[in-house]
This record gives sequence, C-alpha cells and structure tokens, in this order.
Amino acid sequence: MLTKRIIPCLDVKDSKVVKGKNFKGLRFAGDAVELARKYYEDGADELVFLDINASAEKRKTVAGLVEKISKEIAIPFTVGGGISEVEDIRKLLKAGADKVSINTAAVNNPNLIKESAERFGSQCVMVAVDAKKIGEKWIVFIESGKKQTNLDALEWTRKAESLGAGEILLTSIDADGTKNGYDIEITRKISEGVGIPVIASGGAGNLEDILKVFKDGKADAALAASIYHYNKFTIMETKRFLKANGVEVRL
Ligand code: 0VR
Repeated sequence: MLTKRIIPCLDVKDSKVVKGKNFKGLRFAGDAVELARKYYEDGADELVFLDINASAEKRKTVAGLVEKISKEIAIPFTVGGGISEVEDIRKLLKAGADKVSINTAAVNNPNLIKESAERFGSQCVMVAVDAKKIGEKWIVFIESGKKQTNLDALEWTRKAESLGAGEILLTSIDADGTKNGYDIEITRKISEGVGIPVIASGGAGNLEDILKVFKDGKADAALAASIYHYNKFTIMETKRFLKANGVEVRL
C-alpha cells in the first residue's frame, strides 16, 4: 500500500522563492534553502524546486542552489525549470536532485522523455503538465504558462507515460495560487487515465482541498505552495488531518 505524499513546491526566480496567481503577479515568498529545511523538518514527503525563469546562463546558479538544498534534506527532491537535454539532467542529478521535472522540452521533443528514462530510469523522470480548461477540454500550456499548444492534457499524459515518464506533475493554471481548491475533474481524469503516479498541483487553500484531491481527484500526491509559504497550515497539521480522515500518510 502506498501512502499519499505531501509535496511543498519552491517556485524560484533569480534564486528567491516567489508565489503568484495563475502564474502571474509573482512576489517574494522566502529563501529557498531555509524553506526547504523548514518543510523537511515539518515532515514533507518530497520537495519540488521549480526554476521558473530558467535559462542557459542561469543553469549553474540553479545547480549550486540544488547542491545546497540537497545537503539540508533527506527526502526525494525534484528539480524542474528549463531542462532541455540529457546533459542538463545528468548535472542536476549529480548536484543532488533525485528526479527532474520536464515540461516545455518534453512537448517540443517527446523523445527526451524516452532518452532520459532509458539513461537515468523512469523514477528520475517526472513530466510536468500545465493545463488550462478551454471549453470542455484541458489544453497543455508550455513556457511557464505563456504558450498554448494544441495538445489535450489527457492524451499528452498518456503519451508521456508510453515514452517512459515515471510520474506526472499536473498543474492547473486556472487554480494556481487561488487557494480555491485543486481542479478535481482533470486530476481525476488523468489519475484514472495513466498507470503512473499523478501529483496534483495548483489551488490548495485548506485541508479539505487536499483531502478532496486524494478522495475525489484520485491523486497519488498533493503539491502545494501558497498554503505552506504563507503559513496557513503546517505539513504535520495536514498529515494529521488526512490520517484522521482515512488517508494513509507517513507520520
Ligand atoms: P499553489 O496553488 O500556490 O499551491 O501553487 C502550486 C503550483 O501551481 C505552483 O507551485 C507552481 O507549479 C506554479 N508554476 C510556473 C509556475 C508559477 C509561476 C510561473 C511559472 C510554471 O512554469 O509552472
């Protein structure tokens, strides 16, 4: 039996943790190393670090930050942002990441998923899917939510799985930062549509939202940023609430 995972997310811009709404209006939310240590000590199951304005020249800075954070925590640590080739992944894994999250580059070059899974193992390869509801469909957006694709989110996650992705990180752009709850419908569709773990992301506002994404959304893990950065709840409070409501978690 797998326990459900609680995963805080550090969205990082120029080495500072930031938080916005619907991927916009980013404001300072804390120091990356301090928050990573705080979440680890508070019982996080994993940590996601997302360099949201990644670019080639920033790669070295990110690797340095990854190295610092990996020395502070003893839980699985996923790094994403601007990863576009196998060599980027090798460097980040060497710096201390346990997994990488690939988004834009996977859409532009799906073979990168296959190549990375063959080289490093599927367990290292998370495919991040940022989706927005348009009409009755959820469409995949890339480039930090700026560029709409013609991909249906469910079909894309299935293709990513077939290429070797070990996990899906599904973020609802509509829900991101709103604290109005996760997008349960698309989370459930994708959780039921693939055979690999799905991490729900975007919208967590209270403990009931997290319970709902596990119970109704069928997610394997819940990622959250706002509610933890702004100290609305602790991770331990989250886990105790989930346990009291019948969700198996690691306490
Ligand atoms: P909360 O709704 O605050 O829990 O946010 C969870 C999740 O959506 C964010 O941590 C993160 O995935 C949002 N992502 C991106 C971004 C935010 C700003 C700019 C770009 C991106 O590319 O994913």
